[in-house]
Amino acid sequence: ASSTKSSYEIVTLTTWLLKQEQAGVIDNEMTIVLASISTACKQIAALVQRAPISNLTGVQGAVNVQGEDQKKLDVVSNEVFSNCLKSSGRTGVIASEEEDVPVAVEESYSGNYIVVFDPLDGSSNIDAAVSTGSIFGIYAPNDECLADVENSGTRCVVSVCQPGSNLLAAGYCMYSSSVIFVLTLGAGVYVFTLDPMYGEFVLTQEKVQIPKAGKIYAFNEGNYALWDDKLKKYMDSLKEPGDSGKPYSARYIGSLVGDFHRTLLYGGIYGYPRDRKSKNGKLRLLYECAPMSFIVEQAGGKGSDGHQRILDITPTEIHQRVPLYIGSVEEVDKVEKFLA
Ligand code: AHM
Ligand code: MG
Repeated sequence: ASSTKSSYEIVTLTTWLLKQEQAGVIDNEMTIVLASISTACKQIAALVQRAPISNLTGVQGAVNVQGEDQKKLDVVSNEVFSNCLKSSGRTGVIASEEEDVPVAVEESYSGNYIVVFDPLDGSSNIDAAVSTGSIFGIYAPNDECLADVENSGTRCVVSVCQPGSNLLAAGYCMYSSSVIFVLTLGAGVYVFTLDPMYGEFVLTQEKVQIPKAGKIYAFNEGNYALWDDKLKKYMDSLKEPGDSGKPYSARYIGSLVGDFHRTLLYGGIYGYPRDRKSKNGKLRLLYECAPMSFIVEQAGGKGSDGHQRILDITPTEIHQRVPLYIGSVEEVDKVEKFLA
């Protein structure tokens, strides 16, 4: 047989997932959950692209549970994500950035997996058509870590608060010049690109490895004056031209998924530190930092809160915040040294 790959030979996310199932990497329930997430992402991609036309931009007026203005698209994306998961019939509990407590799926439907997600991260970028993304993580239930859950108006207790090291799968979808779906099942990182011609996610990169080092940093340096001295020294060091005569380059979209995806492919570091006003930084452990850290580790990188591995932290609250330093191993090691 010829070893030349035909240009008509494409691997879609669906066929890839079925192959993983056949190989015993995931079970049938997980395949269905992941397929429903990819459907949600396709729907959100279409909503994001058409937002200025369908009048979905702008603040809705509502304020979400964390006191932030809730944009229209946040609300809609949350509904899309939740509905896709619920109708998959394979998700027991979902926890979302936009809901104040995790939601248990009706018993008649209920499956086992616990899905945590941020349906539309970086939504402050939407009005200017700048990149945004959805982030998700999937856990198995664990009776030892329990949290309050809302189930048709009544509260019950389920297992949501697990450390990221328990993640079975994690991924994100980036809504940018291309729509990119990145997934790990705990054995490497796979990248799929939405083919607008077929409406399918097509495998475009496998076993992605993040460069060991990279001279790009992504921090919101507007907060510099609020940082502690150790972090300021680190930041100043990146601007030293050093032996090469070239300092680090700054890149900051203000959209975790976009900033992370660039870091994954080009190397470097993304950071959201704690500061004088935000004692634990801004990003949420459960559905932002842990899934991204799982992905970066699967690509040979590192995710840290500045002192310890993100995946080792057990959340005590659903919306718990944590400082995040994530990217190339050498870059994250460097910031940890400065902060020690
Ligand atoms: P969000 O979940 O409310 O959208 O906030 C998270 C976003 C991240 O995508 C991004 O990295 C960060 O907030 C940017 O924050 P800042 O504007 O403070 O730099
Ligand atoms: Mg978010």
